[in-house]
Amino acid sequence: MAQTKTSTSAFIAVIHTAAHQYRITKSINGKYFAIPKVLTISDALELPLNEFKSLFDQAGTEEIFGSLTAPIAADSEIWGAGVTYQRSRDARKEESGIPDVYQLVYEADRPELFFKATARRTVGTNSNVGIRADALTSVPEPEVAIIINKYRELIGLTICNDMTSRNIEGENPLYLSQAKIYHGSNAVGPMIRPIWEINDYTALSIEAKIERGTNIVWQAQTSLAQLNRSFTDLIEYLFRCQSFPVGAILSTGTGIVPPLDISLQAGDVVTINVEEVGELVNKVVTTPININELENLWAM
Ligand code: DO4
Ligand code: MG
Repeated sequence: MAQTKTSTSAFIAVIHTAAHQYRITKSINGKYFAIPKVLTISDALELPLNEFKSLFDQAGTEEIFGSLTAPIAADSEIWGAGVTYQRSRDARKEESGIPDVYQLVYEADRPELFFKATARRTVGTNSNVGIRADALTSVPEPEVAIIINKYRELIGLTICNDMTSRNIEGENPLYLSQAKIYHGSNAVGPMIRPIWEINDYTALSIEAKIERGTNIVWQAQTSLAQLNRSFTDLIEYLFRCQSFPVGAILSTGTGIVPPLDISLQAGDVVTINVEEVGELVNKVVTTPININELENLWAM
């Protein structure tokens, strides 16, 4: 029986099942349904938007069971954009020994784009994110991430926590990759809100907080209206001289940064809310220096 269309929100969700680590589904009211012909996000991102939307619209009869995981595929690439909000520019200038580069990139035509994560370094909601054991200060970066197919079309929005070792990047911007790419440095989720389900994404609110025990040690709010670049511009630069055969996820930068005296500690809980998109919640653990020698990496 075909599903009757109601006003209930539908999301693209990825679940971990007995057969698949990253199975794409359509989520409605907490249930997950198979999408005809596509098994993974990568399958979906190989299709033009209108073809994927038509398959997504048909989903709703075959229920699938599993646990919600990050909305990615095993071969997904997650990229980041930086210094795309005034608050990010000001925070970098404050923390950096070399502040001019941030002012220059904020004003330049070409955005800062960097490789952030693979599936192996990414967790979903209600999983642990890491702070580097060799960092003195670490912060969450609450960001809207965009899902782009191989044809550069925007498919949907999700939330990314672009975890950052603040003092490592502050010491020298050339340490950016070490500050941003390590085990547990990236959280994405909880699900993807399809772009056709959102009336107007240009001013969605973004809120974040850090809880320590029963206290909120930091909270802040911004809006996508403060983003200094358009999604179209970021996508255009990301796809220059690059091919993305299975699409890409691009986190569009943070507009809220904790003050210099706030640093994440093991046990903290980071919650990020984006209007119409959802809530991403992650507990913070310390990523040990010898992580490579541990048997069960995710037991950290
Ligand atoms: O320039 C460093 C990275 C900045 C960033 O990740 C952000 O602004 O979100
Ligand atoms: Mg960031």
